[in-house]
Amino acid sequence: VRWLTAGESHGPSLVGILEGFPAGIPVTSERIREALARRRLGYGRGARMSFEQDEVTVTGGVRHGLTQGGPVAILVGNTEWPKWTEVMSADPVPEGSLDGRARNAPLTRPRPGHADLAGMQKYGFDEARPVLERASARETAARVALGAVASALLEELGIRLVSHTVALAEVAVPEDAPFPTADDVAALDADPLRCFDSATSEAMVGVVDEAHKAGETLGGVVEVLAYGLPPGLGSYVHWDRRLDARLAGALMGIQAIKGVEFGDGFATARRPGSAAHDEIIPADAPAAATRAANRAGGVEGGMSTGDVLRVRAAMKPIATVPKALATIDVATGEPSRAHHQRSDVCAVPAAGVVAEAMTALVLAEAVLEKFGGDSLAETRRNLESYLESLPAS
Ligand code: EPS
Repeated sequence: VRWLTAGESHGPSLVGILEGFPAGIPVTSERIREALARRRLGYGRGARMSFEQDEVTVTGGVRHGLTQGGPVAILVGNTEWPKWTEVMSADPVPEGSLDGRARNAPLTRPRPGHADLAGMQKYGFDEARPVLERASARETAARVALGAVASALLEELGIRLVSHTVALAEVAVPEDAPFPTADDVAALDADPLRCFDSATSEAMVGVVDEAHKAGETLGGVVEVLAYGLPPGLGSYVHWDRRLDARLAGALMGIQAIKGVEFGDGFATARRPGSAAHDEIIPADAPAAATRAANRAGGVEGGMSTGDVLRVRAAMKPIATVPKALATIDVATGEPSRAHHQRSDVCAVPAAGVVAEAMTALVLAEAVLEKFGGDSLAETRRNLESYLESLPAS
């Protein structure tokens, strides 16, 4: 399985290509549209989320609602493009035609915490526009579109995902709060912060409002849970085949993510061994031993255990801080304040949806590695036969 995205934040469209999936997975533009609409949810997003639309066109790999086995190509058009046709034109524009245009003003005051400065140094740009266009989290729309195809495959195999916000700045859901299941997705999407605990959600709304007034931005923590995984996805035999390593890489690859943990993660490091692991107990059902707890987050030895996968990602506050931070103007070398036009206060709820998409892509890839199949029916047959072959506990 391979996937790739291209496109800039203010370009005509983003494009995502996904290759190596079997034929027969039910996929419609509507399903992709719904996934993209979920990514735009969340209290604290900036103005752009309300006036800009994602326009989905599936341009390859799907016919009459089913994947065909070839690369799936999805265009996510940007309705704001007419305002940017010249500033972001792929072809050269006549000399001087952009002079005096506010949108084309050189961005020479890089934002601390953003890709701006290192990006300019690395690619040899004298301003940050070309950097921020590609570094922008707008690109995650293409990943969510591809993730919708991956979750369609997983769902056909009985694997369902859910994501939620577990912390926003200092406000966190209680340690003993129940975990959502995939049946709670609609309720989560209806919550302003995509938080499963309504009292915590209310407190989070308050914190976002305060931050907005103070010209601040906020980060937080999101969690993805995957139900219905078979044991044995990924492998202990080599570091780059470990499922947790691959998921961690995929989640760290989301803009603004600074940390990833599985299950009880960092808290496990503080416990003695007898209180850190999940004791194995006999199951009633054949084919699977079960566990007294799930501190491991559904991964042991780089493989899925068959228990619920539970992975968290920590997002830093958005780098475009209205109360602009100290920087230099690279045109003069003089101290200055970072450029700022507008900003989200927080995009943590959206990060949950993106994390879910990335998790779906990695899990789908791991499923196809283990079970193969050129048609969905073949993949399903292989999975079922594996499950039947597992020794009863
Ligand atoms: C983003 C900054 C904002 C967000 C954008 C990601 O855009 P702008 O700087 O133009 O206000 O709106 O996110 C999206 C457009 C999106 O679809 O998620 C950034 O700096 O990463």
